[in-house]
Amino acid sequence: MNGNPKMRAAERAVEFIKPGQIVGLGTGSTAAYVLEALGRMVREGLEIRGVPTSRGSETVALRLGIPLLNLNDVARIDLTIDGADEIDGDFNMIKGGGGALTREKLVALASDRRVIVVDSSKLVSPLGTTRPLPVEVLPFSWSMSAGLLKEIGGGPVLRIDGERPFVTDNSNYILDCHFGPISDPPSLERRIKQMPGVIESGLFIGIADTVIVGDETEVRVLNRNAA
Ligand code: A5P
Repeated sequence: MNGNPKMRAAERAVEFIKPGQIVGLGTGSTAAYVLEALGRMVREGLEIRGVPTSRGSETVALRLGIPLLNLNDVARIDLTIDGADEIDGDFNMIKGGGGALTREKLVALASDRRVIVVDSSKLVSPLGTTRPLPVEVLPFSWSMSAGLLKEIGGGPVLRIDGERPFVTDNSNYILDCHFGPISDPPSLERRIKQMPGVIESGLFIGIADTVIVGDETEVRVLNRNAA
């Protein structure tokens, strides 16, 4: 068995995909292993169609020969497989380290089943322990949104790419918020979503159905209902 924890989790996750399904394609280094495995399966004859969560994943999927649809072309997505930056014991997550949080959340919300692939370093308690919380905001009012996030202890930092603000696939900015340990993720999510200029937050509450955790020696499959 391969010793790369992310690849192991990804290769277990693609076993959930059935012929004919519409599959949400995640973003990030773990999801990239999912794309590789899926591309192989498509070349071997599996008929599925993918809905990418970022321009980056779209480019890779096209290169691998995975047929694609837009979210607007589908009524529902059967299954989405994506990574996470942090996940807690209630399956709440922080996502958006790669800046794709808004499309990732929309694709996840349109999906009947959400499978998250991580290595064991992503399991934390509580959220906010190892990573900041990304919040996507309108460039027009980013400073105002930053002020509001600061008022609630977010320690927002505008994400930079080289010498300019990082720009998302939706032409917005990201504020990486340093809340520290997050004691009540659902409540924080509600407060952030009400702020003017906020497009989406990287808190994913009640979205993960199955979490596949790879480490050096094994792959664990955890289900929300059984948690
Ligand atoms: C992309 O914006 C993120 O939400 C990723 O899904 C998340 O950062 C996980 O990425 P890695 O698998 O590269 O850690």
